[in-house]
Amino acid sequence: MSKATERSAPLVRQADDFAVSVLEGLSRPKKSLPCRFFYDAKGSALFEEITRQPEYYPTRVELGILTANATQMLEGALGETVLVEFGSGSSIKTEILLGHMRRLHAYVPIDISESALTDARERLTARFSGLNIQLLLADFSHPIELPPELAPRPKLGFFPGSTIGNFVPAEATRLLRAMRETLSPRGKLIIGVDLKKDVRQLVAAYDDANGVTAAFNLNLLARINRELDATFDLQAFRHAATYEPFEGRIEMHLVSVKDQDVWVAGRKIRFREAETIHTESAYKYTIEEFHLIAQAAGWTPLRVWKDELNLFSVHELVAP
Ligand code: AVI
Repeated sequence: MSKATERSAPLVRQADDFAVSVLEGLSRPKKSLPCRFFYDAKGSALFEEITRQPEYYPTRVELGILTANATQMLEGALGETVLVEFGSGSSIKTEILLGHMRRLHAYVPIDISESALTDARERLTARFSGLNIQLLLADFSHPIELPPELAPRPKLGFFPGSTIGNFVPAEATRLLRAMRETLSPRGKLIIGVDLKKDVRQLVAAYDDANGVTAAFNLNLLARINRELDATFDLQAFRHAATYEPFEGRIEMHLVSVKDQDVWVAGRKIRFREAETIHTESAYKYTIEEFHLIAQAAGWTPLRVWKDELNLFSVHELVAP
């Protein structure tokens, strides 16, 4: 058994979780699907392509902030520090931090994709010889027990990408609390948070001219067809992204272009013309709003780094 498969128990439940969550979401008066299901192999590749679209500024801008400020962000990180990344994926942004760390006890990437973890290990080992990498195949939304040898050491958590924005604020608070427990004692967290801004710029980031975000959204229906024996006609749904100012979030929807019935795992789901499936929310915060959420989760916010245009922020949170 590989190191990464030792903690695979939650994955066994994933197939069931998908069927139950999809049927439950499509049976609601306002249909919805959880955004965590976007990321099958095709969805992950489409997301990588989104990050290269001119309209999708978060990845580019966050990389700039990390590159410009990594030395400051890592001040105080000692040789015995353990770097823990939540939802590490390809670990691309981590390379910036690792490139600035003279000494580090271990790097612990946490992800639910074993192939993402092993690919990242291969790449990082080639670039940082001698780096102690301990893969953790796990769902980071619950507190995670780190290997006993690492648990007492000072820990620096890293959660870039504004993935925190994909959780409603109450869930975001729970998630930040779980991370604080995972990183305790002596935990610190560096977290990327997308900022409120001009609505047109926000909407364009989630509705790029090349149609990559539309393909990413529609791929969820293709995945349901394939894995749950469903009959979605991908031509009969269209992608839509709106900004909801009251909630302070982008919403992505799939809009039914006509009245239609769709079969999903043996159940008939009825759609009216213009009825939508809400597939993702991406909350945007001011610095002060995010501080309140972090404080509610028991963190003390310290420094914040931003780009010149105030598009994106990277926060330093410490456990009191
Ligand atoms: C992963 N997450 C932070 C992305 C976002 O911006 O909310 C997912 C995404 N959805 C559409 N485009 C990007």
